Amino acid sequence: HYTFFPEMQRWPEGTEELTYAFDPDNGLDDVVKGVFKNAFDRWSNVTTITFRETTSYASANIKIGFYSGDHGDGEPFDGVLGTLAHAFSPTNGRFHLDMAEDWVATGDVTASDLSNAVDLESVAVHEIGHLLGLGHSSVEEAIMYPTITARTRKVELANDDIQGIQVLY
Ligand code: TQI
Ligand code: ZN
Ligand code: ZN
Repeated sequence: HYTFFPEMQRWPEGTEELTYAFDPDNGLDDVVKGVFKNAFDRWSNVTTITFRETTSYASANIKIGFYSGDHGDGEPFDGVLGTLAHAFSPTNGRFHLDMAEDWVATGDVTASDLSNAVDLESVAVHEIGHLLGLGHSSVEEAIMYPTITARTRKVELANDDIQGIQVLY
């Protein structure tokens, strides 16, 4: 079953659109950016919120960046596997990914030769759930279930995820 953050933190009542931006220092390509767009669309399909990319990093609601090790927020990354990414509760908006992972942005992670390959969209869909206010779920099929296996792709929202997010938005 789905859970929320303590005190059911959410983006304010009446929020129709959230903007997101990529850390300009990362210089991400369009393939990677497209993966985040697809992940956001999965949540906007089942809520009243839409997501829009902005180039204004400073003013974006959601700030996405890849970092390695200690990157200044007290939650250092740990190299290959372990923690892959973290996102904070509404309305913090920080969404960080561990640069040390072998991220696969093409959707064909099961075909990867890299034993540590991690599907970017799978992780993005999960972290966006956190950004919107969902905690972890006890339902194994749910995107918010707190386990992911390397070289697997899991991007479809389960009924449990949809029911949870629709309580909030
Ligand atoms: N990152 C953890 C996660 O997103 C960080 C975390 C732990 C967290 N507890 C939290 C974030 C509570 C917000 C609220 O769960 S992770 C998975 C999953 C991670 C884990 O790198 O371990 C996914 C990232 F669910 F599979 F375990 C993505 Cl999909
Ligand atoms: Zn961080
Ligand atoms: Zn999580």
